[in-house]
Amino acid sequence: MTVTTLVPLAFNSESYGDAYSRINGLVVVGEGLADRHFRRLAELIPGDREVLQRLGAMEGRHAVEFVGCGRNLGVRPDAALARRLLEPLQRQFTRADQAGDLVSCLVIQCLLIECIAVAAYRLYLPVADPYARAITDGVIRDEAEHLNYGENWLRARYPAVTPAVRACAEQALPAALQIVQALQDDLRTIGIDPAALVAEFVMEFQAALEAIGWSGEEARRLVTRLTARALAAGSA
Ligand code: PL3
Ligand code: FE2
Ligand code: FE2
Repeated sequence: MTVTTLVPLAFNSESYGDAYSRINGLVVVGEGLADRHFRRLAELIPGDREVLQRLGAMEGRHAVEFVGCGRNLGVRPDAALARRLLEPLQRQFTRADQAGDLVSCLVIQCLLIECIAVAAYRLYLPVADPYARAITDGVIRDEAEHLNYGENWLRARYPAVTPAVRACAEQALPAALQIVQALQDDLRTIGIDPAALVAEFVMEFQAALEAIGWSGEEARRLVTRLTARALAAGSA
């Protein structure tokens, strides 16, 4: 029998602050990275330049707001660790950009990174301290818009982009899940079940693939295979 006890989170405890410095660092650096990605996408898609610059600016505001969440708890974000954890996704984006592979750039930022963000913030919302909760609530709405931009762009080019979407997901989905795995103890400490986060992310990403034209069956098959592989590799 499993007994689940809900221990109230002590937001001002040393252990909470220690875990929060790494989670908050990841979120702040991740938002900054998303800002740069959208500004680059604005250069790559001149027809949508203003929209994409606006989305980038939103990410910049998210970064500032999440810095405030750390400051409110007296916590300094661990930016060095965050940069290390985000490096594989950042490298994949840069490589795709250099290769002129715009589809992969959009899949990495607008589908993968945004799906992780939406899933993470949604699970964080009910366990956040009151200050961070108000901020996270607003941010979740923005992230849905970012995800939507990528979905619309990719759906308009279905099915021509499908092989590139698939190839990109093969690389980028495991890289995204590795971040969750690396921080699983810290996630538990702040009240988020890492397995629930993976499940939420999988659901979001499948829904995104369906939104760009994939059948439910195709989306499920790809995501299940990639997730199983990433989780097996991570625990080995
Ligand atoms: C896109 O707008 C921003 C991307 C930021 C990356 C966030 C990744 C979060 C992964 C795990 C952290 C969950 C805890 C959330 C706490 C605020
Ligand atoms: Fe954001
Ligand atoms: Fe975003």
